[in-house]
Parts: sequence; C-alpha cells; structure tokens
Amino acid sequence: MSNSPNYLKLNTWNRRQFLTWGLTGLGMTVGATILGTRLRQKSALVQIPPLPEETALADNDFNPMTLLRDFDYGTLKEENGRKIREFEVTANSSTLQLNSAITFVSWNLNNRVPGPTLRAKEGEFIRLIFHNQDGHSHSLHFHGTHPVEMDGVEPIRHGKTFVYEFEAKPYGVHPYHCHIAPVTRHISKGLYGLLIVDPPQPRLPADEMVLVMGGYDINNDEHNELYAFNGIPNYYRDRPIPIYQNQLVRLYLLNMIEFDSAVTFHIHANMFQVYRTGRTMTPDEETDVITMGTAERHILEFAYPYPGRYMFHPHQDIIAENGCMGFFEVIPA
Ligand SMILES: [Cu+2]
Repeated sequence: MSNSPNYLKLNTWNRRQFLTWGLTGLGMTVGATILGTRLRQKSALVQIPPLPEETALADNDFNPMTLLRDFDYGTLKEENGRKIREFEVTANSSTLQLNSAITFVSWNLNNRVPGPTLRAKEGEFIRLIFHNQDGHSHSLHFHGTHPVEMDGVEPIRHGKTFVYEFEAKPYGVHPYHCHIAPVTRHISKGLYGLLIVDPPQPRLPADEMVLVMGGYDINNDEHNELYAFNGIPNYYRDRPIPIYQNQLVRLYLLNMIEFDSAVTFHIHANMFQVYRTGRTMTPDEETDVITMGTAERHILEFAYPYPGRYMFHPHQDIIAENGCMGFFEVIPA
C-alpha cells in the first residue's frame, strides 16, 4: 500500500472530529481535560495548510476553497435516549458567475452548489428540515436505506417545509438530490450534495475534503457546455488546493454530471486507494483513474511524496477542458 507510513502512524481521529463527536454531551470537566490533552498530542498528525488569501470569487455567494473542507454536523440532540442530528436546508435560486462571460441561474441548497456536506454517524437519527423558498417544487431524495415515505420523490411546493427523518445507514458516502421531473434539469441546475455517514469505528485521521463533479447546460440543449468541481468551472485550476507533502488526504468524491453517462477521475503523478461507495474500511483497489456513472461516489485516499503542482481531472479531456480541472499544490512538509 503506497500510503502505508501514514496509515501506520495515524491511529485516531483528527481534532475537529474529536471535538464534534467526542466532546458533545460529555459534560464532565475532568473528561474534557483529559481528552483535551490527548487532542494536543494527536492533532499534529493531520496537517492542513492555511487557505490562500483572496480565494473568493466576486459575485458568488460561496467560496469553493472553504466549501472543500466544510462539513455540516448539524445540531446534536437527545430525545428519549436517542441521538438525533438535526439539519436545516433551504432551496432557493441564485445567479452564479461561472466565468468572466457566463452567468447561470442556479437552483441551489443553502446558497451553494453543491449543497452542504451533511455528516452523521451510522445509527444516529437524522432530522432534516427542508424549506423550499424557490419558485419551483423540489424535494430531497437521499441515497442509503430509509422507509418509502422518506424517499423524497414527492414534490415540496414553493413556500412549504417538509421534515425528512431517517436513520443514518449504512455507513458510506451517499448523494442527495432533488427528484422532481425533469430530474436532469433539477440536478444540473445545482440541487445536489453529499451525506457522509461515518462508520462506528472512525477512519484514520486525514486531511479530508469533498469534490463534487457537476455539469451546466447553459442553453437548455440537454448537453453540458461547462463543468466544475464544487460549483465553479476551473476554480481549482486557477486556485490550486494546498495540501502537505506526505499528508494522507481523504477525498469524498461524487459525480453528479447529468447528460454525460459516465466520467472518470484521474490524479497526476500518484496512485490512490479506492473505498467504493465509502462502504469498506479497507481499500478495494489501487489505481489512478476510476470510472464513475452519474451518482456514483467513492472515498479516495492518497499522499503526495514529492512537492509540486499536480493536476486532477476527468480523463474525458473535453470535460476537463470545459471546466472540470484542478491542481493540488503539494507543500513541502
Ligand atoms: Cu427540484
């Protein structure tokens, strides 16, 4: 396994995961102090570079550089002895500046494309309060296991709120998206995102990030004219993602490109471990190109042994050339 030195060194959670999961509900000063000491010792294991300045694009409500590592853990509540993670998601419309020449009216969730990366632990109960403030009917359909009445194919009309409730299972990486017809249009307008269900035994600490591939049908011809990682075409081509040399990176990768039946994902000058659908704790394969149909998603893990600037992109090069292209900037450790 190419990443084995890091796998062996890293044996517990990163600081943020500990704080979010571990300290919630502890309520004991002594316990928190002991945990705090352990955190300081372990947090050095995951190194995340500071974000470059001026990463925001004018005219857009969200910043793909911060969206990359932005996980929404919701609000943890306890009702009748059951752990509930409560999330709030609002559908709306907004105009995206896709490049210097092209604007696009998106339908989005929480003012961003992709929508929030929701995160819960397997077995917790998810309560998602969905407000539809957009002018069209929408819904939220989650992949994963749930009862039929929570399947999200019923339209929620403009101005209405619906509460989706289901158990977070099975652990893995699950897309969610609007399921109102024509689904191609509702998805390609921007109504999609990721739900990460963490396994009962946490994965090893890593620099965790989310990349969602999407396409934009600018002229309604049922073909994509532009593509993007995390909403804005060529964003990470012009603003490379900083990572540290030899740091284990865990990439939650989703393909939500409509109209093109499948794309690949490729990183330069390195191999990655694949955990298909995030459903395994040991890698299924090692490769540097993986093929993904629409709604397929995986966890990829890798570490770059040499500093420098490395491309990542689908190997359908026309898709890369039309916006689905980025770089990792590997900073010397
Ligand atoms: Cu919709």
